[in-house]
Amino acid sequence: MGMNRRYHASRALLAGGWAGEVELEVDAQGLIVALRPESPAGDAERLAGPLIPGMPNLHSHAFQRAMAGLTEKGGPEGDSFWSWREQMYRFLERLTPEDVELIATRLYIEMLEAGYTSVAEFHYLHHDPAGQPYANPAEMGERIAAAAATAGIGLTLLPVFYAQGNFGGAPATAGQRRFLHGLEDFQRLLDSLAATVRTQPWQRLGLAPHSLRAVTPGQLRELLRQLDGLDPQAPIHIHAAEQQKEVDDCLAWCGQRPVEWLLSETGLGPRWCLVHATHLLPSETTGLAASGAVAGLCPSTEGDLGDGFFDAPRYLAAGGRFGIGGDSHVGVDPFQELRLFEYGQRLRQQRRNVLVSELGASLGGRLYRAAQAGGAQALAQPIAGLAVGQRADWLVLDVDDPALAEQQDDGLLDAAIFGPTRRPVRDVMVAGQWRVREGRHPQSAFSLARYRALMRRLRS
Ligand code: NGQ
Ligand code: ZN
Repeated sequence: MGMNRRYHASRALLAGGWAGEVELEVDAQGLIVALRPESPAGDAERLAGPLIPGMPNLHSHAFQRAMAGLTEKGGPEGDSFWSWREQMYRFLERLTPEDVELIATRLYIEMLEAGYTSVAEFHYLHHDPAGQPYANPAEMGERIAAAAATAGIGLTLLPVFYAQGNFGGAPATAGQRRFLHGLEDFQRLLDSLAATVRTQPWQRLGLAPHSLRAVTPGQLRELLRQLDGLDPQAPIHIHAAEQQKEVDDCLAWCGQRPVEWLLSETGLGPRWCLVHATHLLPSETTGLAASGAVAGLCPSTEGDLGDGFFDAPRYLAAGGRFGIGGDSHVGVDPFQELRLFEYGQRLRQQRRNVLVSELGASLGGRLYRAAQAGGAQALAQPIAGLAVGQRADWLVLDVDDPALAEQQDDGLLDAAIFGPTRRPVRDVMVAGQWRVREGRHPQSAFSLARYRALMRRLRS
């Protein structure tokens, strides 16, 4: 008890809704142990603005942060997802483990400053540039875990299994050699990284079969067996149906579409996160919703790569769960991701407030709560909002941001998502520790200087 800390918020978005004059008690592990609405502040630390739960970022390829903005020059054949992917393969050729840790540290600090309090890292850059494992084959994964620990962000580390270049066991290309495993060496990697994350209190392990392009059905079965041996609750993330070509190739291979195949051939359920799930038939959309899996939507990257539109109205009407991911990090801002998610629907339907749940209800409130809950499920950590037993991962909003001026409760979320705000977040706590105060992470300037030096080297 003596170790517990107490905080006081004049308004707070609790699991059951907005409440006033809330005292929050946090134990030494950073878990919320008591919530007392309508309490006097007493000697508790007074929070400087309205309190909301932090947002999980459910899909990240950290190294891609360093190529954001570098692929916007027209190529000879007309650019696409697939030509971007070739540029990405060339970019990553030069990255060392030190570089990856530096980029990830910088990125995770940016995420914290923007309001993400945890991240699922879909980690596939495993080997050296020649495709050889490092002396410690888990080195790259350990670098990611170290970056998350340095920045102070929660981490669900998802080692990626990647073995084929395309459906039907097509050989991987030279550009993919840093990603590849066989099942035995992958089992050793999982075991090793399971031990790594156990040493950090707010990290855990999951699994990411990269996509049905990169993993055969037999490998997928064996991977799930390996994971269950380690932790039968661990989350499973996979890229699915992001591009029309992927759907066409899947149909040519097995006569089914990727999500159709996953629904019929695997036990898709709440442990799963299907990243993108862009090109779905209505039956796949409702099937995915009914499975209880999370759709991992990455609106800024999906826009950047020209992926297409997720059928959000049908999915949400069917009770589907979703969260948001920064993916290639052309955007590092949860509020902007939610804005783009809704804007895609508006531009497509030529209407407004497409994803609102009921007459007069706040759209921002709905999107924020849903993405927060879906992200918590996908990361499989105790981060499902401000409630007893959940972690103290929270954001204090900046009421001095003009876009938030005089807004209340869900109106704050509408303004933070749809208003002209640049930085609606003032203070950020993860696991009971302040990581960002007045908009700044204490290591922000240092990490930016190191990041600049790296960018100079990479571009020379
Ligand atoms: C990735 N990114 O793994 O980084 C992928 C591209 C692929 C996105 N899909 C590579 N956004 O899917 O083959
Ligand atoms: Zn991805």
